[in-house]
Amino acid sequence: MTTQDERQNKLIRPSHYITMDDIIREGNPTLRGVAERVALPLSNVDILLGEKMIQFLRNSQDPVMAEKLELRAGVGLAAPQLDISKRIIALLVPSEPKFDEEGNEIPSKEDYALNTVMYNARIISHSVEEAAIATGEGCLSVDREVPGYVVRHARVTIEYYDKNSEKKKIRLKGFHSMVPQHEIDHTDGIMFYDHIDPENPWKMREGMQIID
Ligand code: NB4
Ligand code: NI
Repeated sequence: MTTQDERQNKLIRPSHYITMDDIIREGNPTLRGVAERVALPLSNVDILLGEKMIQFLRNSQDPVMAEKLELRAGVGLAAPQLDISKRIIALLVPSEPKFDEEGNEIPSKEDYALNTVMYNARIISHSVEEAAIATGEGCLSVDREVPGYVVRHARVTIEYYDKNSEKKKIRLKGFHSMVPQHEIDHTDGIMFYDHIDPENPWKMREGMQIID
């Protein structure tokens, strides 16, 4: 038996890299629980966990590190996936690759559209319009494919605390809004397939934006 504090202390050790072994899977009740808000100002352990989560995402997107550590690629991670039932989410979304006049990709390493740890994030307003990623979604806590449109809000305004315990507000649309919605859901015990129509997974809904 281990306590949550013990697990968190292990995850934040300087020598520890988060791997797939640290990520709990479907069936673990923590994934269906509502996570606790973190105390403010943030404790060092909560700041360090956020940094470790970003490090995991960076490694997961790096072909060399991902192969070495046997990581599945991710653009987001939520603390409950580490069996830490706290409202901490990490987002690391690379920028769209840029191209020169000849159509060659201009290499831009370490260039992110979103690179944030959000504490106590909540959606304070959202569009009526819906959106879904064209290919559906996957989850690092789900070892199977669940096909279908994951119907989400097209635009969201999120209020959260950053790593300096400062209150922030951000408006996101398109793909950039899908990632925090998936992660905030984890802090509320919601899985992506809860948003898929079980009758007709690829049913088009009126006005729904398809993101590709
Ligand atoms: C969270 C996402 C599922 C849908 C869309 C996508 C990937 C995840 C889960 C919305 C949020 C993780 C956390 C990807 C990925 C595109 C960018 C950059 C270079 C590879 C990477 C691949 F990995 N989902 N995985 N799933 N989750 N795009 N990309 N690419 O991130 O379970 O709760 O490196
Ligand atoms: Ni997930």
